[in-house]
Amino acid sequence: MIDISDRIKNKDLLSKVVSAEEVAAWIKPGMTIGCSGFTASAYPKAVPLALAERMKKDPFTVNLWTGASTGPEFDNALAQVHGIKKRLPYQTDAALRKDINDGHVDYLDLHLSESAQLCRVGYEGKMDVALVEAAAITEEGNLIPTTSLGNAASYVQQADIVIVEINTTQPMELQGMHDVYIPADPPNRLPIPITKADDRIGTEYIPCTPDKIKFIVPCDIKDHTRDLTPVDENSKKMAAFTLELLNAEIKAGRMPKNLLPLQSGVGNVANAVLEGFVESDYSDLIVYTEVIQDAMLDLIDAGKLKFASGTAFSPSPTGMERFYKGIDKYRKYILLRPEEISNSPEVVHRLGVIAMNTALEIDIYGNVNSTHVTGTKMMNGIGGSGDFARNAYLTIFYTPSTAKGGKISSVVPMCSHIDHTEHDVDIFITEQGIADLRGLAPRERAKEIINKCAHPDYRPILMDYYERALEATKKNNTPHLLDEALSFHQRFLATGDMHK
Ligand code: 0RQ
Repeated sequence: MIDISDRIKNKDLLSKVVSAEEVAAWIKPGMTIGCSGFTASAYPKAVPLALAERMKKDPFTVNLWTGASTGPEFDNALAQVHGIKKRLPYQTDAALRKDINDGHVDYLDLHLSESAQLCRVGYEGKMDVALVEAAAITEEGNLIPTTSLGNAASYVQQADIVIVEINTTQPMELQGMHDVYIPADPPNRLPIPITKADDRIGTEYIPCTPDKIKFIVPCDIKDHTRDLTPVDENSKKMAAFTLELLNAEIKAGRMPKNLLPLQSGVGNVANAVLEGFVESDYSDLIVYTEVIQDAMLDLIDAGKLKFASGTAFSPSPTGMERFYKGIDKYRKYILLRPEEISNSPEVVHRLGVIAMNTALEIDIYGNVNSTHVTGTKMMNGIGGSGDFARNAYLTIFYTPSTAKGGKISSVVPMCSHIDHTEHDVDIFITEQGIADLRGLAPRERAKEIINKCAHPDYRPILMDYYERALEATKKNNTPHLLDEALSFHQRFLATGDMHK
């Protein structure tokens, strides 16, 4: 077994070190397990893999709560053996997505900022055990977190039994990069005292006590983060439109020269937008986001970043190597918080964040579908997009104007599922252009969105829908033909092409 004795400062705890297989054998069918992990960072790896092996021979299910998505050793391994009954609050794994859409998994797609509180007050049922990755355990039994915080601190607080995976691939230099603060629940809640992205308000560790820790498992499997995909032309165009928009905001006196704190989602468009900032003339940029990716290291190296606060550090494998090599430099710029704080509506509103997230589809009045393909099939989940979109100073949603090689228009008369309403959205950006919805009434918005953001192939049929709806409703405030509103989706489902 890997030697982890130097990472367990409380020597009484050494007797609790066991193998992942021993823990997997102890887990009972139907248990609810609250885990660390947010994106492919700091999720437990050895125990889920051993549990999946056990489930292959002896099929049963457990309920899993995490911070957000995880890596393949967790969601993928357990979904492959149909070992998950209930899952929350977010996921991105293909096998798990299939199990969700095939009816095997009950999936609670939650605002990430609310998931810890829902667990604490008991709406999500009782948690049997917390399973948390750590870099080390202190003399007092506290846990030194690794590359993300997610909901780990609340799960450890709530659980009577804690299992710790000590991951020896996570360097001890991570210690000091975290700020753990768990708000009290109503009616005792106080303001979260963050007024700047770099304010520290909590502890460097996840509070825990030796008596709660039942097992400690050594693990030497690295975070399985994703490779970067090359930035495509559409994303480059959207990044350029973003800089154009923000420059105009500065010129209009609505933002300072170093902008306002930036939040960006994950994926191709988000990376391209952040890379756009690396090439820009901005300096002293501040980031208040969820996930810290490769582009943040580029911004630090380019001397453009003042500070980045998030809940997960999740760069590509090469980005991770680069971070570990330069950790003494990079750690001064990065702080990880529980997702309840990184995504706190209160803090996002106070700081005046610029929220930049991606949609699956948008409609002509400004509503956004981030989660459900053609209204019924879950893709990933709302994640943190709602926490930021509703509360930001400026809310931008991106989408390429078409999907599936042009057979789907991402601009539709009515979204087939709505995650963010017209009341939350300020700006849409596609590779076609920028629709600035601020100050526009619904009938004005429809024309702005169709003309600026829809693909030219779809503009005539969208405008035709709008004009017929206008006439049929005698110019109602939000004109719709209700029996036809989802006709674009129905056409796609029937023929595989929205044009037909
Ligand atoms: O399908 O994989 O089969 O090819 O959807 O689309 O273009 O690869 O987009 O990876 O940027 O993800 C909204 C899903 C976009 C993501 C979403 C199909 C398309 C492809 C993926 P294939 P792309 P991206 C912080 C913020 C919610 C959570 C969030 C997301 C697949 O951004 O999950 O914002 N957001 N979190 O072909 C049918 C359409 C489609 C479509 C795309 N209109 N109809 N299919 N696709 N548009 C992060 C966290 O919270 C952790």
